[in-house]
This record gives sequence, structure tokens and C-alpha cells, in this order.
Amino acid sequence: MAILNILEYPDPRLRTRAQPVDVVDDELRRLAADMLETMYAAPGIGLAATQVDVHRRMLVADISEEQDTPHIFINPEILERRGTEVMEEGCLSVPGFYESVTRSEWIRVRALNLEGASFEMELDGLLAVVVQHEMDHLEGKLFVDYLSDLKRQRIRKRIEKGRRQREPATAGVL
Ligand code: QAP
Ligand code: CO
Repeated sequence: MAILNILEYPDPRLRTRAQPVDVVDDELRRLAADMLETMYAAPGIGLAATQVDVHRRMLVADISEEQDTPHIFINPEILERRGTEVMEEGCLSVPGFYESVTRSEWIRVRALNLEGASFEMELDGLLAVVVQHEMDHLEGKLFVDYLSDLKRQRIRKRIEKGRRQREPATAGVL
């Protein structure tokens, strides 16, 4: 297993639309295990393959306190949605920022599991919100896209400023 590098907003690779998975093979199973390890280490409660620069339609989530209830969704589709709910969201690709986003409060999802078998699941509460957030990543969409231009710009500038202070200056350039 390995901890993968997580892309940070405004990295343009986060805007890539992920391709459907056609075969669930050992390579994909290894990616799922690495994504879970990366998410648990962060720690986070959801991670899409897009965020680790793999543009395949797979996401992982675990909202349990004990980090012992992993969920893996391959080629996820929302079949049905009900209600709306506002929740404060964060994102491993937008570190340090949390904002309210409106989502469906109940969804029925169809996806493939790690054996390549199709399953359906009804979700509500936090897990429903996390799955909708992660499915947005597979479309190249981020939770900051739901905010005002002003808020999004402020977040982008603060992240870019933070990154410059963390990274050593490039020799000869600065
Ligand atoms: C998506 O996000 C989510 O800023 C998953 O400094 C989260 O796991 C959807 C994290 C909440 C709905 C509600 C964020 C970790 C983790 C940070 C995450 C940070 C460290 C985010
Ligand atoms: Co995210």
C-alpha cells in the first residue's frame, strides 16, 4: 500500500472528467486500497480518484469514527434523489476551508464493487453528501464552484499564498 499525492485547488488536473472503468482488475483494487490509506492518513472521509490524478470513475468514503467502514463506488450513478440539505463541506484538495453547500438529502446510488458486481445503495445524512461531493470530482467539479466568485477567489489566493510559503524558491527564478 502507498500514500498518494493529493492534487490541490486550483490545479487544472482537478478539472478532468474521469473515464468509466471497464474492467475491475487487480490494478484498480490496488488503487482503491491506496486511496483508502491516503484518505485515512489525511484524515478524511471521502476521496475521488481524480484527486490523486487518476482519471477513472472510482471514489472511496468512510464516515465512521473508527475508520473501519470503507465504501468503494466504481462507475457510480445516482438513480433517484429526494429533498435538499445544507451541510458544511471540506475537501482534501482545498485544505483548511469549509463552506456550506446544498445537496440532495437522500440518494439511491448504483455502482460496481471491487468484484466488478453491480449494487444499489440508499444513502442519507453525511454519507449521501460525501458521495455527491466525490461524484462531482469525477466530473471535474469542486465544492468551491458552488460558492460566490468572491469567496472562491479568496480561497484560491490563500491556498496559493500558503503553498509559496511552504515551498522553497525555485533556483534562479525568484
Ligand atoms: C468530502 O472531505 C466532504 O480542509 C470529504 O485541512 C467533507 O474528507 C463532504 C480534510 C465534509 C462533506 C462534508 C479537509 C482534511 C478532509 C481539510 C474530506 C483538511 C484536512 C476533507
Ligand atoms: Co473533495
